[in-house]
Amino acid sequence: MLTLYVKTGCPFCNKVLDAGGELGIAFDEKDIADDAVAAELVSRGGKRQVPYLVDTDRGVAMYESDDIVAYVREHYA
Ligand SMILES: N[C@@H](CCC(=O)N[C@@H](CS)C(=O)NCC(=O)O)C(=O)O
Repeated sequence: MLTLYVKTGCPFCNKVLDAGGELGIAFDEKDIADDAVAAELVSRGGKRQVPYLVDTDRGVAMYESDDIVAYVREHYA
């Protein structure tokens, strides 16, 4: 499963979501507008920054939109 932490209106998040759309990838989106989700993000990744990808199948997690786009292109295109 690919979980993507996002924030509404975040251009870096939209870049990842657009790439996912092009590749036909469905993310389980979690919006940090919800304080509980934001706390979960910080707990998992160590800082409050979106987008943040968690790939449970591969045991991979990462920040940085360009890295996320490159990762999904490499593994899920
Ligand atoms: N270099 C990062 C920039 C990410 C970034 O600046 N994200 C902003 C939202 S657009 C953020 O997480 N801000 C903290 C917050 O909204 O609480 C990337 O490309 O992913």
